[in-house]
Amino acid sequence: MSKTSDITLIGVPLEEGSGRGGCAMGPAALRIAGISQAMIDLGYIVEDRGDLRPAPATDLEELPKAKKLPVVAAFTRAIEQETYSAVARGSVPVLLGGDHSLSMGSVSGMARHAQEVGRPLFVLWLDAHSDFNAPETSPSGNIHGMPVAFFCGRAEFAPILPSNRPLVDPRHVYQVGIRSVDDEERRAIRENAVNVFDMRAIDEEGIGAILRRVLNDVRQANALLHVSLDVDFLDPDVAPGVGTTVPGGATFREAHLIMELLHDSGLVSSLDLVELNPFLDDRGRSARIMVDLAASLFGKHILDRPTRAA
Ligand code: 5AB
Ligand code: MN
Ligand code: MN
Ligand code: MN
Repeated sequence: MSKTSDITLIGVPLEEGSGRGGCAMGPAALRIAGISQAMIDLGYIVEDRGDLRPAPATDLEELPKAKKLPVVAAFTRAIEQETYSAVARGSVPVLLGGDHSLSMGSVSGMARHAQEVGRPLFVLWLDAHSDFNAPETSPSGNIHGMPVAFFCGRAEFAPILPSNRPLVDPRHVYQVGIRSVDDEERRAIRENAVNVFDMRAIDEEGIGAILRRVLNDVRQANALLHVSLDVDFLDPDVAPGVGTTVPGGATFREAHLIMELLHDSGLVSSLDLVELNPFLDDRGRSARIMVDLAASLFGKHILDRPTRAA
């Protein structure tokens, strides 16, 4: 690699964390929907690293309450390393999922980099769900409902990453769009002081006001910001291509406004595009929306406008 790319695409054909088939086709669908070209059109140098395909970990056992752990753990290790390498060489890692368990690796890789550069890592979690279950509290045993608890060090798994890995402070996690939380999960997010802006908060305060508060906190802390976008953040009428639909989600414009404000802030260090299930999609519509949202985050806009303070 002679010139460092601005953006590094990392394909993660992982579906074992979700308990059903289809998400493994997510990276292919995002590529067919033009993820790479959308960023090239905005003037970026893009490197597509292809798809990670690690063999299942042989040092870990299957656990009944954390299904497919050897597969998910092998991906976590590979993703952690790829994400860390990309950001350490000055590129923005963009993870093409794959189910949401991939964030155990991407966020951990970002946390390693953040610790090295001596800055905190903040996470913006755009999702219908809090994904804060531990194996003991999970109603399903599906690991895609556990990544936030994992990277905050609140879920006990078998050893997946080194025990001294840097963790994310749950007070540095901002969840937006939440509308489905399990009972024990609700207690855990409160006890750990995760910042949650549920759909009611969006209805009452407006997404612009909420995002400005989040971005202000990130700026004050001089933090890196990782954005994790679950397809089910969007209303199922907007994006049907996901296994865990919950009605009452964000509109097309609410999602775009978030991306536009993120771009204007200049604060985003890394991005996950997760949970796309092309098998459930309506002729590629959800894949195209995810690509379009990523393009907005990287600077696609309707009209030029004078930058206003966030
Ligand atoms: B997703 C549920 N809380 O743990 C669980 O789609 C759903 O990555 C998790 O947000 C949804 O199984 C995980 C019931
Ligand atoms: Mn999720
Ligand atoms: Mn979700
Ligand atoms: Mn989901």
